[in-house]
Amino acid sequence: MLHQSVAKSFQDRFNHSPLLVRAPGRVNLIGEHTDYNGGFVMPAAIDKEIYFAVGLNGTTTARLYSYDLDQSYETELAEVTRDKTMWANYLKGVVAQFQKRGLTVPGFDCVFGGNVPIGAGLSSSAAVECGLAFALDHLMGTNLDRMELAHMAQKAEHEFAGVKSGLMDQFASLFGRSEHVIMLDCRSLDYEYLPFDTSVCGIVLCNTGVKHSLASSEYNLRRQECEQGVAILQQYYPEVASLRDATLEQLNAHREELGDVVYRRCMYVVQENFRVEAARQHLNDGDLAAFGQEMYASHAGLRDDYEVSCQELDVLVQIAKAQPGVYGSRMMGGGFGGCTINLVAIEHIESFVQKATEEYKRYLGLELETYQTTITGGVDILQPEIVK
Ligand code: GAF
Repeated sequence: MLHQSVAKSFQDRFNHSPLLVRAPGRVNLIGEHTDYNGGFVMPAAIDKEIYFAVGLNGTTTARLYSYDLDQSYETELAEVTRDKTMWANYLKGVVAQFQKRGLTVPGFDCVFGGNVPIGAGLSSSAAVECGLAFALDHLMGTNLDRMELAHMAQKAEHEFAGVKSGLMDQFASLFGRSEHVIMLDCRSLDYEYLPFDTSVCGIVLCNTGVKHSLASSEYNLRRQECEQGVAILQQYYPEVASLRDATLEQLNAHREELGDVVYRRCMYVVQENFRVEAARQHLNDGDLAAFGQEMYASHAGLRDDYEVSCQELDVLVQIAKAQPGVYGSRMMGGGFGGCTINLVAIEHIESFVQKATEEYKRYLGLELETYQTTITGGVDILQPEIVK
């Protein structure tokens, strides 16, 4: 088992016993690019996870080891700064957040490794940030609540990875609940767990295998475009604090001033928020077919108006739409590559996977990787007896 290998690697390398923490990646059923606009999202933590073995070492140094990359990194804790070793930036970004709160981080050793595919839109970075934040909080006895840890992990992403992300990924990793999706209001931070039975309707991820280099620069640009839209609307409607408050009527009334691009970005966000609320109702009604239609509409908006899709994602959604037993399909996460998320009736999963793999190869000459995921709980400690 992977977590045992991570724990063993820690013991071999550092010669003391670690705390073992599991931090999951996430899926998002619907509500994309709405989190940083104060809107709604519907994510869930999944069984793709990163394991952390962490222990205090009595020094003032952090000794880090990436099990997957077989790379070590050391830093004096008084001097954590961002540099070109990207994987270490995520960890140092978390340390910096403790320090910003006036908390002294003692020297520690850390080995981490997992099975969240990198660049697949499953939030491996949030899992890394949340896993270390949780482990350090435990070892330092700081007792920060999960919401605080989520905000710290998000700030690590902003300041050490350079992506101005919303809170969805970190929230999902820390607040996941087995067999439930989370309906999160990203403005009030109120949330509700909605049952989702993956033994009836499977969640199948289709990995395009591509990650276009645009991903982080375009992500930050989308965020700016949304802020521009809000700034214009605020001149007329001071109550519009974020796109969550805006209406289509307001956007249409100022379409010319907004300009074509900003108008379409804002319109997508306003419509996507409606779709998440509608999807939640469909889920409560047990109407997966209607839920799936919201997913297809979400994809169309992301492709045509928000413009964060790419050919590989569009082809996969098109393939899925033609398969029996598929309720809905759409790109997931920031975009420009990564995975599509597909809701598929359990008895159709095998044929869906086979057909999608064949067709993806036929259209684009590319190999498709697929994962059938289950929904799990959020970040937690693995009991020592499981480690042995
Ligand atoms: C990325 C970000 F990290 C999230 O905060 C969210 O904005 C998502 O893209 C798009 O919905 O995963």
